Amino acid sequence: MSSTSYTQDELKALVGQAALQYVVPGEIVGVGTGSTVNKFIDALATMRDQIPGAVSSSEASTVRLKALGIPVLDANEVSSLSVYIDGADEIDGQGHMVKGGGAALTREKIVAALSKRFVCIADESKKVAVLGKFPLPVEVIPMAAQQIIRQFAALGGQGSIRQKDGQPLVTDNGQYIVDVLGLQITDPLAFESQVNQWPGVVTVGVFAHQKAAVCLLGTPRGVETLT
Ligand code: ABF
Repeated sequence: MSSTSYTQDELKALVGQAALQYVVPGEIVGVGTGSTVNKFIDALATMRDQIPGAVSSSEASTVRLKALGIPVLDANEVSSLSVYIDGADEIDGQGHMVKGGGAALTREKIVAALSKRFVCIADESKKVAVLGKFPLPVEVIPMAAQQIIRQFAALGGQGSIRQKDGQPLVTDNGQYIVDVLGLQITDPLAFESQVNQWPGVVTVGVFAHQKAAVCLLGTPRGVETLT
């Protein structure tokens, strides 16, 4: 296939559009968060008459879905979703991801766990051999933040509390995000399980237990499908 010079924004639009083929007509769809997902939401508006609605992983996506006339249901109203479509900050060759750059990782993991199939949409810059170059987001209970930073230091990571306007960023769930630099996550399943055990960790941004079944990757050659 020949290569074309797409901008990063165009690559996001390409994969957002390509993800429509995974939406099951007549069924509620799980919708993630981020600039790539925003392109998917825009494309989903063309199918709004074919789906009963969406379960969303963030306030920001909920606002966008509703503005386009797509009903948003609470996660507690559904027992299962056929598909969840979301972006990632990093994805490896097995579908393991780092997520949470947008601070919505807890709701993202909840919706992913409700879903039979995770379809990751991303541009090629997100593909890595080993997870960890992107600072790993971890949502934490504020009073545990410094202890969790010390636990990451023992693993060789440098953690810091994410800031916004000079204050700790507060998530949609009222918690903090610790971002951890310097990790090489060679065994994502074991790492996710380990960090999940630490008191005060709400959600670790490694998605290995809820990994992607399919990744639609935007490349200069067009959309590549990794399974
Ligand atoms: C969310 O959006 C994430 O978990 C990830 O942090 C981010 C990716 O955003 P973008 O598509 O804007 O790069 O899905």
